[in-house]
Amino acid sequence: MPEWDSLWINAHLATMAADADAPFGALKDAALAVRAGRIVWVGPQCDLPESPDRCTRDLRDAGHRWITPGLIDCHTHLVFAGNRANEFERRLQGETYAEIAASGGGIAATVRATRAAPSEQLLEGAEARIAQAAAEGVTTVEIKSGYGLDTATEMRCLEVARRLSDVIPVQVVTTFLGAHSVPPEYAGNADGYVDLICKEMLPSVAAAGLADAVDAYCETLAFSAAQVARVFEVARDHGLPVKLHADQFSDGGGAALAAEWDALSADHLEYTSQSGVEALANAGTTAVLLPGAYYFLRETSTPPVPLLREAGVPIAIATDLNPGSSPTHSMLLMLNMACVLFGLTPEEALAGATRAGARALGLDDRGTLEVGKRADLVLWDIEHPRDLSYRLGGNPCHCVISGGAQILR
Ligand code: DI6
Ligand code: FE
Repeated sequence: MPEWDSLWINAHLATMAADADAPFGALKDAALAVRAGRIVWVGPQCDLPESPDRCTRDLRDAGHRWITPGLIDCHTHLVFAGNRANEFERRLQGETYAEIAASGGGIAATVRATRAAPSEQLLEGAEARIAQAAAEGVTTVEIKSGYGLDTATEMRCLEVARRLSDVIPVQVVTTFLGAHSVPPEYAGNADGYVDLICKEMLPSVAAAGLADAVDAYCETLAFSAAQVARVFEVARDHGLPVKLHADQFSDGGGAALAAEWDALSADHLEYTSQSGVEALANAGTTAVLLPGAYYFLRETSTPPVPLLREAGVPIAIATDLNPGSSPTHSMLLMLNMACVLFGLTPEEALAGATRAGARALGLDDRGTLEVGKRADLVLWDIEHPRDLSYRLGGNPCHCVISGGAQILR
C-alpha cells in the first residue's frame, strides 16, 4: 500500500501547471494523493498503482467535481477599522478620489479610525473579511499594513495579520506598507516621514519579524521614486523582498522602478508604458492587476495586458481589498472582472488567482496541483473551470482543503 494520508478520486483536475498541454492543465477522471499536507501523486485514476481502497485509509470521493488549486489573493489591505461608504456617495456625486483625499478623507480617514481601534476590534473585522474570502476558496492571502502610519499602529496591524492564521486556517503573508500615504502629522514633510519609516518603522517591523515583504505607493499623491528607493534600500538591508503599487493614476515610471529593485511584483499598472512592461519582463517581476480598484474608482485606462502577454510577464490578479478603492473580498468577482474589464482569458484569470499569485508572493510551494506542492484544493460545483470567470455572483465552492485538511463545508 502506498501509505497515502488521503486520496481524492472521481475528480476532474484543473492543475494550472505552467507546462501542461491542455488548457487549465485539465485532467479529467483523475486522482490526487496527499501525504503530510503535500501532493504526492496526480494522474488519471486508471493509472493508480493499486485499487483506490488499497492506496489509503482515507478515501475521498470528489463526486466528479472540478478541483482547482486553492485561490491566492496576493494583494489586500484587509486589516483596518472604519468604513468609507460616505466617500463612495461623494464620488458618485462627482468628487474625485484626489479631492476627497485633499479634504482630509481617503486613506487619512481610515488611518484615524485604525489608530483609535483596539487590536481585538481590528482582529474581529479582519477575521470576518478573511472568512468571506475562505468561503470562496481562498487558501492564501497577502495582508499589508498601511493604515497605521506610525510605528506602534503599523506593528499592531501586522501583529493582527499574523494572528489571523490562528483563528482561521488560511495561510497569511504579511507586507509592511508604511509608505502608503503621508500621515497628517507629517503634512508637507513627506521626506521627514520617509526618515521615520527608514530609521524607526521598518527596522522595528523587521526586528520583530512582522513582515515578509515591503511595499510602497509610488504615485503623485503618495511617494516619489526617490522616496520609494530610500525605503527599498532599508528593506534590502534587512533582507526583505519588495513590491510596489505602481502607475495606478499616472505613468510615474513605477513599473521600471519595481523592476530596478527586482521587486516580487508591480501592482495596479493602469498607466504603465511599453518600456515599463519591458523592464518587468527583464527583471522577472510579476504584474498584479487589481480590477476591483479600476472598476470602483471608475478608471478608464486599463493595464497594458497585450504588451504584458507578449513580453511574457506573469500576470496575477487580486482583490486589493481596502475600504477606499476596492471594498471587496471576492476573488471570484476578480476572475470575472479581469476578463471583462482587462481582457484576460478565463484560463489566464485563473492562473492569475493561483500560479501567478503564488509567484507574486515569492512562494514556490503552492498555486498548482503538482507533486510536491501544498495540498491546497478547492472542489467546485461547476461544469468547466471557465465557469469560475463566467459567473457574476453566486459561490460554486463545494469545499476547501488547506494543507490536506478540510477547512470548510
Ligand atoms: N492604492 C489604492 O487604490 C489603495 N491604496 C493604494 O495604494 C487605496 C487605499 C484607500 O483609499 O484606503
Ligand atoms: Fe493596494
